[in-house]
Amino acid sequence: MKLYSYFRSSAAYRVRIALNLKGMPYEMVSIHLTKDGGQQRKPEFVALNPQMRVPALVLDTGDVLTQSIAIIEYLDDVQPEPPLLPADSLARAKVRAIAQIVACDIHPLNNLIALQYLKRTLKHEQPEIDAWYHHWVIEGFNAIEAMIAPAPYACGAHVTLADLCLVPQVFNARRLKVPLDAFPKIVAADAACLKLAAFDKARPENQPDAE
Ligand SMILES: N[C@@H](CCC(=O)N[C@@H](CS)C(=O)NCC(=O)O)C(=O)O
Repeated sequence: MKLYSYFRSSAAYRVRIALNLKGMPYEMVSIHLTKDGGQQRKPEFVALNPQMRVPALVLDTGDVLTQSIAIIEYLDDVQPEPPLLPADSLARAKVRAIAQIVACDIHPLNNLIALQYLKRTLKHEQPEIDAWYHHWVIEGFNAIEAMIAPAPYACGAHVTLADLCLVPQVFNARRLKVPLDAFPKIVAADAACLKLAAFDKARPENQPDAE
């Protein structure tokens, strides 16, 4: 399999963790999101993902999967061990709720293309953009902090999709200097996950394209 990734992309980071946890080997193809006007806009990549975003996973069959959560759920279907969603329906819904706060409510407002639009098109100054970024992380993290009870992972004794979304979002929050003092449970779940080799290997700084 080929994973089209960018070291700093938190959506790609989620998929890297899943592939590592499942022990599924993959070749990494770096798509630099800012160099040359963004390599995600080159025709070769647009042919793979018309949405012009990473991650994209090309399977051995040639099929192309996009959208990190869809990719992770596919991996969980074809390689069920270790499971990334609990067997119990109620627990699954709770895990998905945490994952979706990150993937649907925080990340889309704060990803590169949204921040570039604020800056280049709407002409906001950098301090306003930083305030926007912090605001949406804090909104989402306030909810997650109230919803989790790390034991030691976000939703219990096993790593779940919630952790796969949370850890990259914590990385982003730290990079953009969002204070995390108000979120001890999130910080604890993040620390527990990062002790695992699958998470450590997926860290942005451990990628071949890291800068
Ligand atoms: N919902 C998508 C989000 C993908 C996404 O927005 N990826 C960002 C990097 S984290 C990207 O490729 N951005 C390209 C750009 O900003 O032009 C997913 O979960 O895969």
